[in-house]
Amino acid sequence: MARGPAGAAAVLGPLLWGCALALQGGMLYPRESPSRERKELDGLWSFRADFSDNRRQGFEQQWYRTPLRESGPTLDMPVPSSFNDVGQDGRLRSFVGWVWYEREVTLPQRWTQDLGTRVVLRIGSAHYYAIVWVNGVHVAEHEGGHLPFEADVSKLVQSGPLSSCRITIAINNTLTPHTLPPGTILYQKDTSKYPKGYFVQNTHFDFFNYAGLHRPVLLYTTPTIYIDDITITTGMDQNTGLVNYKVFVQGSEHFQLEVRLLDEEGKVVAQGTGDQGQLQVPSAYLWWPYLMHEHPAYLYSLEVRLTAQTEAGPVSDFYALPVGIRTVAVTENQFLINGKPFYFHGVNKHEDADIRGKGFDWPLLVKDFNLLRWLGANSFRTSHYPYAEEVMQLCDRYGIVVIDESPGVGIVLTQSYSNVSLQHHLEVMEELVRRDKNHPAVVMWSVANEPASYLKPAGYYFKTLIAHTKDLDPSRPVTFVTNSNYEADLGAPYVDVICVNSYYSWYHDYGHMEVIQLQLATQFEKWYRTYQKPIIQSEYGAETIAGFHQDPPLMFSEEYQKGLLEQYHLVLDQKRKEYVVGELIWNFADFMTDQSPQRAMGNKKGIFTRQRQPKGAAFLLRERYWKLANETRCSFFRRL
Ligand code: BDP
Repeated sequence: MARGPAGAAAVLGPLLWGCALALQGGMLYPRESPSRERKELDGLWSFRADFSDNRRQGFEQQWYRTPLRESGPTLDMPVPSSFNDVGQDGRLRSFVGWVWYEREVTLPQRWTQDLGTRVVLRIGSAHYYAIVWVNGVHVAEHEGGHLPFEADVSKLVQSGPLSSCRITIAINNTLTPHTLPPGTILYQKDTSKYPKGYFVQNTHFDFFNYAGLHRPVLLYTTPTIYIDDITITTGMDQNTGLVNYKVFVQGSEHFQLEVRLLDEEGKVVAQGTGDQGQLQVPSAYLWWPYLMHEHPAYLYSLEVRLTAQTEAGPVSDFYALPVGIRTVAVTENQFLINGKPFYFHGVNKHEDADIRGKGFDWPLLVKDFNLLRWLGANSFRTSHYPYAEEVMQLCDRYGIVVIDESPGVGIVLTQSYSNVSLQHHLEVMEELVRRDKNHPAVVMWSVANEPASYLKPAGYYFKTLIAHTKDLDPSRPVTFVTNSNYEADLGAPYVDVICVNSYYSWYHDYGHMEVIQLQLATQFEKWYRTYQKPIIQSEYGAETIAGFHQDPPLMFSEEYQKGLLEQYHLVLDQKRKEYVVGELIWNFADFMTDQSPQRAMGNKKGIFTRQRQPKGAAFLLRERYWKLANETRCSFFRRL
């Protein structure tokens, strides 16, 4: 959560549907408009890791007070990117502690001189804990590596003759039992084996803890009276689309709001006034998932215009939000989108690639979406943390359905079920819902992945977390992804959809693909009999080294991956006629993990390599997904 300069917790205030939340203010994606400008700060920043023993030299010497280069040697660091893999220094790759980023920015004169302009610094994500200074003045702190935060820096940049500002960001990647994801620091005290002060960061999740400024950093402007947030929910009444809107304004209590909904041709199809209301769209085009309709992903544009009178004259602010009209519902055995049964045939992903680590990258984004569409995938889960906003926007535009997951991965220690942890997890869900609530592509929230949901405190923890998420957003189902035994899972009673991960004939019965059908069928039957809720096979897969071939198949070969998938598909094809509503392969692409004897340079369960080249299983899955699309829909789709 973002804290003000004094580090004080933000005050309680209403955000969605009138329920009390800890978060203050909105987090609208910064879009240009006649009243708003943007200045992207991507590119090279100065960088220094604090290698001092206690990692606190930067604070002791106040590196934020003067240009970073004056503190000692700095490196050029690209933003967005993880810092770990861009250099040749092994110590930086595995660094744990504070790193420092700095960038000098020249601002347009109007931004520094027009007091009617509000200047905001927005950081797409900083993993994990960040402190921000502008011109040496503390402006923000934020905990959590996967969600954006902002600071209003108007006063600082408008207070003197300077037309430039110096942004310093200190980031700490240390994970503790109360962070999300959790981790532990292990000090090795045996001086016969380890040097003095030796410690390692341990985690309970299976991906590398990349760190740095992973997503775009930018400055943008609004007027001082401005549209702070918009909440949209949509529905259908026969052929009429319903768009319920609520607009939140900051800076004045006296203003007028006009709202217009435009179709893709730019024609106004509905309009209204005031800060909330319902727009009705006769013969509306619905937002359909990819491969569920000939014209998927129809997006309207909601144009919001704010006008106000001030002593200095009239003020206006303008924001345009893409809106998809669609409904989501869950029955005992179906997942419905626009009232029709939806079957998830998709993938689990990671934000991960060579060199840039978890850094956002446009070519990678476009390549991944081209691969998804080639594959015939209609959905993915943001395993195991929220992805960049730009990813979510493309899902809206392409009709790729998203299960939006929090960074609640690896919650296995009893300490991570404490009130401190729960409170933080609730705040993270608030930040996630605040950021992603208006994306039609998001059809379900996932609060966690494979927590130790059999531990005693897990019942209360998940009951509270899921209830809070539903309060925040009553329009979407909520789940968490389990690998617990159906009888021992204390969270399952509270979810809307059972998402279950299993690795038959991989982590058990090595090499024995002949047991998969029986074990998988038993899994589905037991979960369904116990809970009568729709089930998604949210992970399954096999480690596969691209280019390893062996027939008859052996583990790690491309043939084994294909063979294992085929066994799963036989059962999925039976159960999808009953209550199984989806299958998501683990994983879309190979990805980096911590080093261990189980991982040969990362996790290799991708159907694509880390460089996004297909293994044999990608072709098998492509056949299946296009077949599924054509079998379950009314019209025929020609493969890309
Ligand atoms: C699952 C985890 C996932 C791992 C996967 C694996 O949810 O994060 O990467 O196992 O072992 O249990 O490949």
